[in-house]
Amino acid sequence: MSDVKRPRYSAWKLLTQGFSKKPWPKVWEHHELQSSYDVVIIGGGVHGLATAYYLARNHGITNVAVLEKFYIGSGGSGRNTAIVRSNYLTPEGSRFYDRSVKLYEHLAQDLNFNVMFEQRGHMTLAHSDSSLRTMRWRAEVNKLEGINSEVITPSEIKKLAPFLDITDHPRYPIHGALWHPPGGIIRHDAVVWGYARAAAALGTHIHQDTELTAIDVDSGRVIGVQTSRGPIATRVVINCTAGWASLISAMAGVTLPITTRPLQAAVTEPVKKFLHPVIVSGSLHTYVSQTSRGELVFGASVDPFASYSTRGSLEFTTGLATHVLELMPAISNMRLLRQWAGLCDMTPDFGPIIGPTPADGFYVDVGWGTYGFKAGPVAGESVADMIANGQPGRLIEPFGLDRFEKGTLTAEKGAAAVGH
Ligand code: PYC
Repeated sequence: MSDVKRPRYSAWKLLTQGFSKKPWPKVWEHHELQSSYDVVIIGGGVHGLATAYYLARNHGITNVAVLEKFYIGSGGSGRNTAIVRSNYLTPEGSRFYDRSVKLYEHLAQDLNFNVMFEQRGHMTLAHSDSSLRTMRWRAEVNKLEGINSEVITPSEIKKLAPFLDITDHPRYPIHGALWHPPGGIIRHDAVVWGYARAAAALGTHIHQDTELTAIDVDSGRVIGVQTSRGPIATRVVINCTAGWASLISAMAGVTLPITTRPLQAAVTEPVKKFLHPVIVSGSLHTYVSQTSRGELVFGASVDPFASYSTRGSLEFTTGLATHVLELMPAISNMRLLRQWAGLCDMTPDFGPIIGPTPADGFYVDVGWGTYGFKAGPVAGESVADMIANGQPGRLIEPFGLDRFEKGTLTAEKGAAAVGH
């Protein structure tokens, strides 16, 4: 790794810059759109930027453009609830997300950028015998994959999250939990900026405010793209979008089995620290973590209908309040500060779609449902390997588009924090 060109920003340089009147140096340069690139990546979120970074760092492929319709991180990457974990149900899912957790663990050092990863532990509550059985199943699969994950008792839960009521008084009593110590939260925008800065330093051109308008396909092969800033000739296009994945793939004549649903989230005013781990309750359709600033970040299940709306709804807030107060009645006086939504591209088996498509040269890294952000590093690394080596590697092989034809679906029921 010593030959890797990485941006260097020493503490001394940072301090002197902070006290000087000079403008801050640009983190990456604006480039004119070239008439051709070796690789064009659609989507300037964590997946697109991580792919560009690993293409350059691991394979020396640097003649790469990342096209972003708005600003980097303006889609799912900046709208998720920043949870990182690998306690999935299937062996394929668990080992895939575990590689991401491992990459996240070293990301700050790797990118020389503080991504503020806090491995506070991730706790999924079981409120019934059947959900406790599923937790045991997940724990066993996780352990076989070498992942730190186990079922814990109500008294162990109480030690980790003292505010939870473990008596049989609540309407949904707590029977146990799946406890996953490596899980936690991270600063999602820092992840985006860190990858963008590192990819740009290695030669990637990041084009913000640049909308893809068409993909040029000739005799079944990609030959270029059209954008709001002009055409680009290229033989490799990677769709790394969330929310618009099916519309963009349709430009290359590729139909994806995806429906797009909003996922809403909300954040409270900050309060003194009282919640260390991430808490999830499938039965109550909610999850919560406390940021280092003291705010509580809440989420729920995806909206029960397809839509491209990223607005919050009153229905969500009232439902969320009802569920959260079942779990944490003491916070009834806290005020919500903000709510928002992100778009989730849902596949029938709750697994992503990563790999080549029937259009030669057109690749997808899509279908990220409610689990895209946590997969950014491993998806970027694996997609970069696939482009460089000409075929999908072991970790992404189970997630190919052809599984819907072959009937080899992944059935990842541990995919979302709640809801399915
Ligand atoms: O899968 O951990 C998860 C998650 C959290 C929010 C949405 N999905």
